[in-house]
Amino acid sequence: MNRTRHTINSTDNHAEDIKGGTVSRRALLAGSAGLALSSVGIAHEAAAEHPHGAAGNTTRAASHSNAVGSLSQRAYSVPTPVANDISHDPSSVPPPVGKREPETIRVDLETREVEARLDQRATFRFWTFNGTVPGPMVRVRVGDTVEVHLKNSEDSWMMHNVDFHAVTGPGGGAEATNCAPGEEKAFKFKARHPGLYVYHCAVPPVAMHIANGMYGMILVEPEEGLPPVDREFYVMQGEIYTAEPFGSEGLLTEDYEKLLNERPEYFVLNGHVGALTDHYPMKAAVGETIRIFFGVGGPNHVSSFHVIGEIFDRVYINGSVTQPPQEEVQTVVVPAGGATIVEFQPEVPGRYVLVDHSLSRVERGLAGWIDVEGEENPEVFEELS
Ligand SMILES: [Cu+2]
Repeated sequence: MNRTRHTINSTDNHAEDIKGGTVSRRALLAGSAGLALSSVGIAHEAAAEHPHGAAGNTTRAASHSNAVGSLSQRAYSVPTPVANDISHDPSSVPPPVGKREPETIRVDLETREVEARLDQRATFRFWTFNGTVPGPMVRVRVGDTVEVHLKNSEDSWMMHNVDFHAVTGPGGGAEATNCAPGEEKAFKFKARHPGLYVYHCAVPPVAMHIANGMYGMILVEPEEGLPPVDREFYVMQGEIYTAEPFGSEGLLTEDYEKLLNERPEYFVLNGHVGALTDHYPMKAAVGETIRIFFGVGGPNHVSSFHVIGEIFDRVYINGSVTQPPQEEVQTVVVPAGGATIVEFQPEVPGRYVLVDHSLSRVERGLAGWIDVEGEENPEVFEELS
């Protein structure tokens, strides 16, 4: 039997200190650090206005750290703090499988709990697969046998496991991989159904393990693969439930009550506020075909996924690759624990912004940038004075 050591490596968690860059309040208000939307909000006293914020906390209020106007005014740029960073680089996508027979693919996951950057002033104790949020993207073909090895780091405080939605079997592998700190377990499954699938930790309370960052995706390619494109990106949406109000500073703590009430303080792409703007803005050129593998870790909120300034040429609804993609789509609904694949071709240069069109979430941190370079095309778009 062919046995490929396709090892999903332990993505490092960018442990180097990232020096705090300062962006002046004036620059932010002028919109030079981001895309100006129509929002006209001025100083955003999130702490004062917050309807369910915890009072009397040692953490200082948002007004001191985020008083730079409506966040969507700059959708969404924050100076970088000095802290570990768990965000997954969206351009770090495994290459297409290509033409080959089914094989056995080994996937190594290590669950790690790390305090890392949440916002420009705050950190959070994330729970991760391989030190990133989302965890590594796994890419196999239909008919492959996937051997999943899960190790829970010695340093963990919690039990963890993994449930792959691409699995047919008890708990999607969760029961087979329940690991106390320091333990290692494994299972294998046959990837019988092509599509883009979420995986996540499923140790109770499952919602807490997911909210803290334990989700990722696996692409099971159809036999003939997906059509080739110029660029592929890997993006996942999540929610973070902190006791302290959005924009607080210091090490923030998780809040179980808010989790049960489905009232997150933060909405994020790839783990933390600013991950896909300041840290890993996506880059492309005019005329290239871009494909985004987009999933919702959640745990609770559905995404109305949209790219400002673009129309999706093709959408593989619900991540299904055995149906023809839908064409010419503005916004696609992605359920919690669900996924989609979108493709589009920018025709003019500029900054295109990934959002959940439930746009209040931009004010809570959710945005991503695709910066497109190339020739202007006045026939397609031209600003008139
Ligand atoms: Cu877990």
